[in-house]
Amino acid sequence: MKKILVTGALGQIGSELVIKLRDLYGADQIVATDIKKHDDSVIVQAGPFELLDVTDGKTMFELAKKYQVDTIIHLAALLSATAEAKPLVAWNLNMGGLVNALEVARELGSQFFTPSSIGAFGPSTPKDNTPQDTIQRPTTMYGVNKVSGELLCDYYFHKFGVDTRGLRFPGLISYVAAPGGGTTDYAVEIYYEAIKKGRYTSYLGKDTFMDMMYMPDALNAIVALMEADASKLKHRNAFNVTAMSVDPEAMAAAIRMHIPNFRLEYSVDPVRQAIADSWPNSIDATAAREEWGFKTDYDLARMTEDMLVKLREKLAQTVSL
Ligand code: AKB
Repeated sequence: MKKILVTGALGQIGSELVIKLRDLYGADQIVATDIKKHDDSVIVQAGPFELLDVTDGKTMFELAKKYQVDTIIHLAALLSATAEAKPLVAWNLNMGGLVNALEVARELGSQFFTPSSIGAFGPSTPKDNTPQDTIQRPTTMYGVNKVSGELLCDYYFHKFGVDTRGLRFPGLISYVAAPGGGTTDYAVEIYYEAIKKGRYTSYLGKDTFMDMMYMPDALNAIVALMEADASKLKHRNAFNVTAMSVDPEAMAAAIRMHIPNFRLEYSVDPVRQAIADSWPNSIDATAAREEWGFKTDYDLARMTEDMLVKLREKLAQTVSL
């Protein structure tokens, strides 16, 4: 990776990935793009930034050509709960954006990354320690998009030789940019509310186990996969990756190690509960470990400690502004 175009650069992953890539490869080498522009954002101020609607393939191609990029990291997409509320919008954005980005990669011979998700699995998938290669019949629009995306990326590799790579991300937890419209978002909200109010009302019920990962581990995984020796990759586009399998009670217990009086209550949202119930409780990341050395630094306890410290600093700054 030398010159990289990132779509959805102001989203949850992009907001941190662009900064990491600029540190690694140089600020001018990373072209951040998003459909919106926040003038005060460090992403916009500290390196090239362009407005881009990913459903506009022509503009995407022109920008990639203008900056002579050799890598495309395509992040722009709607998450699961929003996609379920607006299925057709999700299809058009998630699939239209992806095929445009793949076409640009094909025409320019660029390397390519896009995330898949645990949402690519469905109720008939084995629920525990879900294997890398298994039944994928998701029942959500987001899941349909993710499975189609995995297949499309495989197709562009086999048919056109595009160096496509991807990870099936679990819920990502970060103190920098909030996720929006996901099913796993509770695992971020719980930390904000723990600090602000000492309690949280979960929209997912007790015993709803799903995989999660702290953002620094997710960013390291993207870079490691993109830099991995291509000849070692058997599962290019959809590596299971995970750091922990947790439910709301486990998260609350970890928070109580630092905020002993923290209270967890429940008010279940049937839509997001149904999505979560259709996803695995835990997934198996053996293929990622074996093929390109995937590893994580943060378990639940370590992530919780770091999240609470960093969020307290962030929220204190917001109050003092
Ligand atoms: C979501 O909840 O939609 C995402 C995901 C697991 O893909 N965080």
